[in-house]
This record gives sequence, C-alpha cells and structure tokens, in this order.
Amino acid sequence: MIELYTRCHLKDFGDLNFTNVLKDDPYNNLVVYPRSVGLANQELAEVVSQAVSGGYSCVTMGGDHSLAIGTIIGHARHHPDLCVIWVDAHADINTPLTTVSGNIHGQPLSFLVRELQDKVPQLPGFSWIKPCLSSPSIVYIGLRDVEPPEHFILKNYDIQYFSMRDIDRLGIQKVMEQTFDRLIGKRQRPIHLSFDIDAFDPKLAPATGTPVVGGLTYREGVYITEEIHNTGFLCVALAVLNSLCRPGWPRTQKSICLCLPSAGTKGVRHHHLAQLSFLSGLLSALDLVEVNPHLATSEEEAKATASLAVDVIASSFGQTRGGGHIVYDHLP
Ligand code: DIR
Ligand code: MN
Ligand code: MN
Ligand code: MN
Repeated sequence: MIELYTRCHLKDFGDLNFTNVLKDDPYNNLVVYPRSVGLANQELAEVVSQAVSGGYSCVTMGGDHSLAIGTIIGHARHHPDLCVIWVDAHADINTPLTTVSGNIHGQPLSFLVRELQDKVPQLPGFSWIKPCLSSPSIVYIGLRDVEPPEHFILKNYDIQYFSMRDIDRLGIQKVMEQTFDRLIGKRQRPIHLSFDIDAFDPKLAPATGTPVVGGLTYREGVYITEEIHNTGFLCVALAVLNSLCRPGWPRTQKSICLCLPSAGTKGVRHHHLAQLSFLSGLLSALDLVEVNPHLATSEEEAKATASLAVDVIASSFGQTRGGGHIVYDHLP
C-alpha cells in the first residue's frame, strides 16, 4: 500500500510491449540483442518525452537497466539541462568494446555521455541515439562492483561517484549534500534518478539479476529518495518566510517548507502550499529497475524486493518517515 502525503495526479501510460527483432545477432560475437534493445529504447524514449512534456514526472519501472538509454534520451528531449543520479552497485558504463558480459544493461551510460563517443562504436539498432549527457552531470551512489575499464572512465572523464566505501566514510547525509552541491549547487536543474534495486543489500533485495554483497541499508536508500524529493524547496521556504510574514501566517509550521517557488504563492494558505508541494521538487524522471520476481527463490523474496521498490518510488514523491498531512485546517 502506497501512502502519499502529497497529492499526485497519476496517469498510467500502460505497459509497453516491445517486439523482439528477428535474427538479432550479437555485435562482435559478444553484445547480445542490440537491435531489440535499440528498438525498444527508441519507443520508450518517445513515451517518456510525451510524459515529461505534459509537465509530469515520469516513473519507469523495469526491466533491466538498459531502459535508461530510452528514458534519459526521452527526458532530455524536453529537459536538455537534466542531471542524473545513478544509484547502483554497478557503474553501467562499459562500452561495447570494454564489456566482458556482453550485456547492454552494463553499458547504458556509455551511449549517453558526449565526451565518450569517440570510444563507443555504433551498435546495430542504435543509429537513432544521440548522446545527451555531459560527464559532470552524473553522480553515482552505491557502487561496489566496478570493472577496471569503467573505473578508468570515471577517473578520466570527471564523473563523481560515491562508492559504498565513501558512504561508510562520509555517511549518507554528507553524500547527498555533496551530490546536490555538484549537480544543483550553481543552478536548479531537473533530476533524473535512475535507481537500480541492486544498490540495496541482497538481503533486502534478493530478487534481482546481479546482486552484490555489502549494499545500501533500507535507511540509506530511503534517505536518498527523501532528500531528492526535498530538492527545490529550500529557496521557496525562504522566499515565503521573507514575503509572507504576516499575522496568522503559520510561520513555524513544518509544512511551510513544502511550497512552490512562484510569485503565485503570495497569500496562498498553508494547505494550498501542501497541495502544491508535489510539483515543486526537482525530480523529473525516475527509473526503478532490475526488480525480477522470477529470480526470487521464494514468494517472500519476491514480495520483499517489490515492496522495497514501492517504498523507493513513494518516498521519491513525498512519503516520509517523519509523517505528513495533506489538508487539515483543524483537527477533526
Ligand atoms: C557488469 C555487471 N559490470 C557488466 N553490470 C551490471 O555486465 O558490465 N549492471 N550487472 O547492472
Ligand atoms: Mn544498473
Ligand atoms: Mn546494478
Ligand atoms: Mn544490471
């Protein structure tokens, strides 16, 4: 059961059905299903760009992480200045020439980062793809299984990452602070959160393809999404405090921090601010990927992994451990 303390208008775009391309031979005898993955992402990009252009934040549930090719390209068509927070045990930035597994879900970022393109050959089915990200616009959180060529890329292309070791060292609060300093410190930008469930410890999220020991705790994972939900609010709260300090204004109410940064907020009452709050964060698209119930060894494992994914999505859109409320002028 998802309990949202903010009001969200929800539009379900339905399940997308992709056709597998026949005779989809591996590229270089290694990279599997390039045409099918290319075509599926082309269709996905179209739907995501429609969704975000309608002013919605777009949630895509997968499926493997190769879907981020389509979601990020589709998102970037409307928000070319977006930044990416990639929460994952893996860096997913192998190129078709560095990959060992041949899996495209280990490579999605390589097709998107502009600075890398002279190292990335074009796969069959990928000719429509235009790289739309610059390397300083990406921050990783949760890494603990990075291959040597990927590490080379992170170090040489100025890509910031917080491995599990960094989280141990700094704590998740500092990690989020530094993530936002890097991505939205100078200017507010739309955030694309690409969340691989395998970022969590396998004890919490067993039903996934490539589990790696030593992952995020529940509390670290949910803290990440709570903080992402809270982006964009602070400047508004300050604006409101400065401009609306009049008798009766609920100055000390916590909900004053949940309001929209527009001139129109002047004079609106606090429950209106609460209603508007779902619009005001910077989160503009969310991928929740690599949940695979077929890989669970029991129904409990499948359910635990799925309900964790639900909490990630809900807290990204305002579910908070501190509680919240929508519209109350008075207690009943
Ligand atoms: C490995 C594993 N680095 C690869 N990556 C995974 O296949 O390139 N990514 N599982 O999600
Ligand atoms: Mn991934
Ligand atoms: Mn992963
Ligand atoms: Mn993967």
